[in-house]
Amino acid sequence: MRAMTDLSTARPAARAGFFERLKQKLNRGLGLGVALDWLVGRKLDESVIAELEDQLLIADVGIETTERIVAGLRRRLGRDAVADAAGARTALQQTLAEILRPRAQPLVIPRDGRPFVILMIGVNGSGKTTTIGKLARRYRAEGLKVLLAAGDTYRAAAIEQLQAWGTRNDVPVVAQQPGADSAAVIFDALQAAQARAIDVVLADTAGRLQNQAGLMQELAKVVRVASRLDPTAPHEKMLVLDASLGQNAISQAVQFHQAVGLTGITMTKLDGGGKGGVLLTLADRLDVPFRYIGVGEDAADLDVFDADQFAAALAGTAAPR
Ligand SMILES: Nc1nc2c(ncn2[C@@H]2O[C@H](COP(=O)(O)OP(=O)(O)O)[C@@H](O)[C@H]2O)c(=O)[nH]1
Ligand SMILES: [Mg+2]
Repeated sequence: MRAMTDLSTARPAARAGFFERLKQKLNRGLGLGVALDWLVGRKLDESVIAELEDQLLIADVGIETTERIVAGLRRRLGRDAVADAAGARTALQQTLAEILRPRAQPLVIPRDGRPFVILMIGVNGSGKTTTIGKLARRYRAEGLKVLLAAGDTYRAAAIEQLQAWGTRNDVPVVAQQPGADSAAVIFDALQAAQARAIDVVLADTAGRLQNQAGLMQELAKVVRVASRLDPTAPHEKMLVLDASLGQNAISQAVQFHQAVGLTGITMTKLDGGGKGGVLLTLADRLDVPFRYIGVGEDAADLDVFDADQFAAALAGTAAPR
């Protein structure tokens, strides 16, 4: 059996701290923003259901997912009048957890002597470079040897930003001059990683618009070139998605998935006014694991996605476990 690093089970105290930050920051402490107190003493009749549906739609939950949530609430709360608000919140938490749980598949990095290549994909400003910095720190703390590849060659600033994260975390960075071929940079990086017995390569890519066919083709080229050095690489094609974009984030994810076949999603900016409903819709619509969530710009503002934790933060219930 090969040794594995399961990063999801790390540091229970740190994870409890992250839950508190998530709860405070998610939609400014309002979670999904669905009020439930008014349900007390009422049955889930048509007018009540219609009001709940409106609230869910406002919270960035898509129509089909809204119907699924309402059905879950009906099933849990039954036909009688709702007895108390805490019970309603728990019913909501359980319903949301049921939707999110199938997506909670943490990234497991095998320690098999081969560099594990993570390609970071997403539009400009979604948080790719920042997430690379956060993950570099995290993986290093887990004892992994990390290397960064400056595959966003469009802007000098993007290369410098990655180099700054490398310096801060004492992690090597493979870069070329601005305008260089992104696939060539990542090829170099993988070659260097193989020579230096690196465990993880975090490869940045340019923030391309998902509707530009040429840019999607370039991503496909990066994938192809990486697989020349290791047929199994890239091992992770991770979409970095700005969760504050609402329904727009859904169409981005769908298009990237069609273009490159995503193997993971990291959601950023859950502190940025987004209501979190995007994750519910994505979980319902797309069979791609959620890996990490980000709630701020600091390295500590990133953690492994935990379905029960996220459902509790959305529903305003206590920390699970
Ligand atoms: N509030 C907040 N800002 C973030 C988060 N992740 C990234 N950012 C910020 O978003 C901006 C764009 O991030 P960057 O990593 O450069 O995006 P990239 O273009 O995809 O590489 C930067 O100002 C980051 O500090 C997050 O989880 N929360
Ligand atoms: Mg960047």
